[in-house]
Amino acid sequence: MLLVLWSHPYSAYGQKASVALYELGLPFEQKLVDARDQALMADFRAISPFAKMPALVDAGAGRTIYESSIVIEYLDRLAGGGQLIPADPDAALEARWIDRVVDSYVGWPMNRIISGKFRPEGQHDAYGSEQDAQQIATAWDTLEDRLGDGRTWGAGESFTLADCAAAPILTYARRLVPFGDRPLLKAWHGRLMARPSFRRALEDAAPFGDLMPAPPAVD
Ligand SMILES: N[C@@H](CCC(=O)N[C@@H](CS)C(=O)NCC(=O)O)C(=O)O
Repeated sequence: MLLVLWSHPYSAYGQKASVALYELGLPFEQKLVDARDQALMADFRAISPFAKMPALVDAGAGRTIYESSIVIEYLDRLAGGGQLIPADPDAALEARWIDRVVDSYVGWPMNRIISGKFRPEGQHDAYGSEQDAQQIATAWDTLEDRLGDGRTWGAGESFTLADCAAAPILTYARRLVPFGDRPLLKAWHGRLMARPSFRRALEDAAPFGDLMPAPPAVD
């Protein structure tokens, strides 16, 4: 089995996939996506038309998959199933729901705020960025509320898709919208930071330095 992950180690969504690969113990090669390399980007667009990371190529099966959550669904099945997507349907629903909240209301607004910071002078959208920040704050409240049942991980007592998504995305997004007075969210993020699979993903990113246009988290 040859798995190739087209990604960049600093990418939040790329880390979401590499955390899953490390959790499942699936060996893979990383193909570094470099937006400055036009030939490489043409190859990347051929497998991932929106040029979004990550994309997974399973050469043995002749399959290419992009969209991080679907990549993880595929990887979990490849590893035997029932680990990152729980076998119990209700637990699976919860894992997918937390993944959607993290993705849609933290990851997407976060990426819009960040890409806004790279726009040329005069092209900034302060109103849109404020709305995006408010959406992240609402997601923080939603997650804090959901963690109120005392669960250890995002969707219960086992580490799932929900945690693969949350580990990198929360780590970056809290630099834009602090966790504030949300102790359960902070404690969950502390557990994610200590998880060996995420530590490995952070080690992969370390040689690239800090590329995020935002100050380090203060809370
Ligand atoms: N919905 C996609 C989002 C992926 C995404 O936004 N990836 C970012 C990196 S974190 C990216 O590729 N950005 C490059 C670009 O937009 O040009 C997924 O879940 O895989």
